[in-house]
Amino acid sequence: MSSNVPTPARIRSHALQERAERFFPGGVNSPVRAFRAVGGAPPFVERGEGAWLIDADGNRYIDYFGSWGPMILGHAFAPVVEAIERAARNSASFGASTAAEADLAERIVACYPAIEKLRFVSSGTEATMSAIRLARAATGRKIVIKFEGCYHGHADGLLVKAGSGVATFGIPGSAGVPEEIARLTHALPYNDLAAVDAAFDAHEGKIAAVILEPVVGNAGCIPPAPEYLAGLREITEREGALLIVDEVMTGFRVALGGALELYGIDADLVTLGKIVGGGLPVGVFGGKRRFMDLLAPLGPVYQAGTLSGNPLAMAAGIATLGYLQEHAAEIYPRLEATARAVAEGVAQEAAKAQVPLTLNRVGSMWTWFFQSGTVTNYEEAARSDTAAFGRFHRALLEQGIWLPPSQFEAAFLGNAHGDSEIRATIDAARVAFAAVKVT
Ligand code: KE4
Repeated sequence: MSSNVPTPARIRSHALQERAERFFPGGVNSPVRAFRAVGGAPPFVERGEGAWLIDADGNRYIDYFGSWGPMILGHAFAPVVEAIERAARNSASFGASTAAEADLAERIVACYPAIEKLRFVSSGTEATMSAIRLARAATGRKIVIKFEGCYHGHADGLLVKAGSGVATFGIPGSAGVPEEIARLTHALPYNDLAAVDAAFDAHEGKIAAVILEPVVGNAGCIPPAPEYLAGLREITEREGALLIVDEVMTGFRVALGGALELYGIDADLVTLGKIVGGGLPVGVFGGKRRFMDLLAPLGPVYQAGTLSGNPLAMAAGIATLGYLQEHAAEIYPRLEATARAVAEGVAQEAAKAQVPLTLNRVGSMWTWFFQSGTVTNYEEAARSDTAAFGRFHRALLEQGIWLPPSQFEAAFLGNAHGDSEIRATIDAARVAFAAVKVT
């Protein structure tokens, strides 16, 4: 039972939370939604309009998590809604091939030259899990390298923490993950090429792949150091391991062609999600043909999905990518300008209030870390004052500004955010920083 006494403004959300807790652990279908990292009771959303969310009690919020990335064109964007409605009239799913799958694939490969072939799945987790299986089959090797603070979904082999000692063997990051599986994943510090070299030296000929977020979003926003991505490409090519770039969050976000375009890098396999489905469940893994053709029914690597390529999801993705491709020249500069204005405007309010704050931003994804140091990896991110972030989050929420409910998440905005949302957010932050300073 939720212990929070409902504020007058959230009576209905409170009742809905109590009902939800009868059915779902913590009352949620994904843990971060429970607000455990920031405190307070999560509002229940009834609808979205552009940059705004409206909760079950009619309260309005400027949305800065956008369904964790997908809603780059804003909520209930008419071309996307209409595309889904049209597709739904033909039935929701067939479990058979449709033209729409290749229609969306054409748009994806136009944005991602690294993707010669791809396969649709229904989540980012499925995409990364499948890409790793493919990499192990392609190389005949077992070990996978990931990086602390990077999240690639909840497949067993990716829920690991950095082990201690040189071996850097992963240890389970969740109950239920057998150590035998965790040991096959090594978690290294992000932005540290020497650590990657050392791991390949220690496990020569045994590492199948390196997987990373090209811009970390899941430790809060952490950009790659200059030459880091190129260095990983050089090491993996030299060592015969696959480079898997997980663009589930950064794809179509930091540029139309994602981080691969923004930083000019190539990858053996790429994973996508979020924006590619326009808010409906779509994951993608794709890359070089010689790897993808190892998949059944052509090759020995099995992977499947009842709702893979679902027609409604394809329709939402086609409408979203189509609009982004047609209007990229004005959308991405606009996202950059809006995100810069709000992220830096709030940081300036923190400075005026003498609240320690470090801003990391890449395009329209960013994080305000409540600390004064630089944040270039997870260890540095973890030094942030999460209690202060919690007070900031709650103070903003009460003023109608909804940030992602964790210090270790990226904030996003979309094409529907404009000057009035920027001004309202900066004004609310000025008030919130006064609350933050109260220990
Ligand atoms: P899903 O299985 O949640 O669709 O995607 C997993 C995933 C894979 N790769 C990256 C880079 C991701 O960011 C994610 C999922 N992101 C989180 C937000 N940090 C999803 C939100 C949630 O878990 O509720």
